[in-house]
Parts: sequence; structure tokens; C-alpha cells
Amino acid sequence: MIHNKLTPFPKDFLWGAASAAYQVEGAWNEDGKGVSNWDQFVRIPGKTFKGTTGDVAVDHYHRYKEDVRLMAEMGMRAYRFSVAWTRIFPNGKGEINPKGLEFYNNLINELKANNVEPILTLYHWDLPQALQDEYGGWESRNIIKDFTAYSVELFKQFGARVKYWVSLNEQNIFTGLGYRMAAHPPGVKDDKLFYQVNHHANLANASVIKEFRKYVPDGKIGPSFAYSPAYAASSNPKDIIAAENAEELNSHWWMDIYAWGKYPKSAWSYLEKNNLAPAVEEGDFELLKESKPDFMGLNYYQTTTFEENPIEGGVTAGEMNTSGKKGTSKDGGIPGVFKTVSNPNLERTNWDWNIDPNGLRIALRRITGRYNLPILISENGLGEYDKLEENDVVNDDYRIDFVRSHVEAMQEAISDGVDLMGYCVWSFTDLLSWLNGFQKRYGFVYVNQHEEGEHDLRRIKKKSFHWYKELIETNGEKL
Ligand code: BGP
Repeated sequence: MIHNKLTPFPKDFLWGAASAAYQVEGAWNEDGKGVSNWDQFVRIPGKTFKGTTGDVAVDHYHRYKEDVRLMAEMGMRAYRFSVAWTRIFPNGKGEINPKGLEFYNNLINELKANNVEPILTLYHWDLPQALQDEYGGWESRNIIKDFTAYSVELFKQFGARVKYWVSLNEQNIFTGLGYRMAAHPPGVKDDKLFYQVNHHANLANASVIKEFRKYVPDGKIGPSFAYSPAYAASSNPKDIIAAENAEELNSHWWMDIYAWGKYPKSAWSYLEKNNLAPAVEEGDFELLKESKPDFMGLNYYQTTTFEENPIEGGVTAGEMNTSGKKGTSKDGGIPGVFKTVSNPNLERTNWDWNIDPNGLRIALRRITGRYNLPILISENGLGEYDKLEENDVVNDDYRIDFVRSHVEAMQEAISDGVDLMGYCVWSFTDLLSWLNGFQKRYGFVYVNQHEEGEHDLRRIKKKSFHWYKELIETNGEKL
């Protein structure tokens, strides 16, 4: 529907921005931190853009005070960050590292002192390598107990001050890139294992939410899901079925479990027929059903368009554009299920990501319609080349346009009846993109860091910084 009058943003709306430990902190081997799967993976030649690592990243570990000062200057109401498991338990379990706790203690205190609400992500992909070596990490049910013990420690330490928690960040992405495309650690291509790993992650997620209720009864917790709403390429019913297949296998597969503790029917039956369904043990579904999240975390970047894909001679895995050269990504699919095609109605970024603010409204409405849960937009943003001009100026008008159009879509969705808690733009400062180095920038704050050479890492407010500040001041009125 087209609204004549839009509903205003709620007064306590969490206007924020997000980051992840590996992408900002650096200090990869300082103060007793253990080695993570990413610390190891980035050292394999050819895995990341120009061999970039998070060894230094944007040095947030040493510069967090300056970063929080900038957040305060912007008037930001919430900051979503993740804890590096290996700072707390260098080996994933056992001995606690007090220095690791101290860092997050300081960060949280600094945020609170500056009226920035902390939103703490328990897991943003940096698994302790010791657990990968010992039992294959997510490949074993042992992960459930270790992830729970680590999370409970954080609930105990920070639960009195931190009220918003994200359990797993983008389970669909870290398992998909880790176990189907071999683009993330552990660099495996094994569809059956992919579904098994996901079942373990689902159980770990549920176990942690169950414990959370005991330790932080007045807090809110939910997973962050990378939802790319599926569009059909045409009104041909075969394309519609392809898009429905994509919703079931790419999205409901995770969100149904989070919200209801059960796998979607048609996806499950497809996996069973193809010998891909995970092994389930007694009691699993009881645990999954009793651990409802308080909200669905939504990481929204783009929509994807689908078409029928024949079984014989159908398209298989595509290719990602990690170079920033427009037009270098390749569509992919699963024969007999779906294939992706480009959407002629949408502009794309230099990394071939569709720009689709209406897709955000669609995502918010679909989640609300199906699950009736509050939603926290835990990520949304634009990765682009930024140009540092004379006198330290960055005119990122394209980022302002991107965020503005997505905020408009959010307000339409709120007017549609969506219960939206907040909006965390990816990202606050520029940071390391897992596979794309430093040239694909997302921040409101430019950081002088690059793939090659030594740089001073100074922070520079972009034009979008000032724009977002005003947006927050007017609670979303001044677009
Ligand atoms: C999400 C991740 C973030 C971030 C973002 C941008 O999937 O949760 O960690 O990296 O995507 O992606 P990229 O850096 O590949 O552009």
C-alpha cells in the first residue's frame, strides 16, 4: 500500500552502526589472545584480496576510546560489536584470559559513559582454531557445550550492563562460504556436511538463548540472519516456484528454526531425497522449540532474482566479485531447484550487489508476516570506493543516498505495522572486508588504511557522518 501519512520512528529507536572483532580490532596476538580460524586462513596464499589480514585491521583495540568519542559526537544511540572468542578463551575453553575480559569491559564502560547502547554479538565468525583442530569446530556436537560455556561467561560478566545481544552472526553465510564454496575457513566444499554443521549451529544457538534467560532475564537476544529476499524473474509459474524454492532453502531453512524450532517441509523433503538432511538426535527439536529469540536480527544488503534451472545441464555454483570490477560476478544455481539471474530493474554497486531499498521493506514485511517477531536491522550499508580529497574530505553522497533510501523503506515498513527496534548501519568506521581488503569501504568514518604499505590509520569524518548525525538528532525526520 502507498501511505498518505507515514508513522514516525519510535522515540527509543536504536539508531546505530555495527562492526565485528576481526574486521576492526587488530592486535591479533596481543594480551594473551589465542589464534582464530581467520588468523590462520588469511595466511593461505590467494584466499583474501591482495593477501590482506586482520593483524592490524583498523587498530580499534588500541583506538577504541577515539572511536567511541566519535560515536558520541555523532549522537549514535547504539553500537553493535562482536567479542573475539579467542580473547576470552584463547583455546576456546578452559582458562580465561583476564586481559581479554578487560578490553571488552573497558569498551562497554566507555560506550555506557557516552550514552551509546552496546549490542554485543557473541559470534562473528572468528572461531578458536584450537576447537577447529581438536574436533572440527562446528562439525562436531562438542561445539554446543563450548559455545554455551563461552557465552555464559559473557552473560555473567556483562549481562548487568549489556541488554541487547546477538547470538550467531549470519549463520547462513559463514557456513555457506565455509562448507559449500570454500571461500571462508575451513575452506570445504561438502553439501552434506554443510547441513550437519548448520544443525549443530542451530543447537548451539538455541542452547545459548536458553541459558541467557537465566543470566540476563531483562535482556533481549536474537540471531542475525543474512536475508536476501527472493524475487521471481518473471510471472512464469516455473520461475515463481524457483523463487519459492530459494525462500525455503536459502531463508526459511534458518529462520523457521530460529522462530519455531522446525525445518520447513519442502526443504526437508528435498534434502532427504538427495541424502543431504542432517542427522538429528533425540531431544534436538525440544531444545530448538523452547529457545525462542526475542527478535529477528536482519542483515540486509540486497535481493536476489531467480529463474527455473533444469536438472540436465543446469547452472551450478557461481562466482563472487571480490575485485571491485563491475560485472565480474557470475550467476549460479542448483540444477532442478533454481538459478540466479540479474534484475534489470536494479542498479548495482562496483562489487555487483543490487541496490534495492524496496527489498528491505519486503524483507521486513515477510519476516513480520511469517514470524511476527520484532526486528533489529543488525546490518545494512554500502561498500564502495571512497576518495580522500584534499584537506581530509570524503564526499560520499552515494552512501547518503543509499542510507536515506533504506531509512525511507524502513519507515514505510513501520507504517505497514512492522515492529522495528533499531538500525545498525554497516559500518561505523571503515574496516577490513573479509575477502575484499580495505578498498571496499562502508564506514561513516574513513580510516587511512590500505592493502599495501604502512599508513597512519587516522580517522576522518565523511560527509555521511554529518548527515547521519542530523538524521539521529531528528529521530529520522530529516531525510
Ligand atoms: C556481512 C558480514 C559483515 C560484513 C558485510 C559486508 O555478511 O556480516 O561482517 O563483512 O557482510 O560484506 P563484505 O565485506 O563482503 O562487503
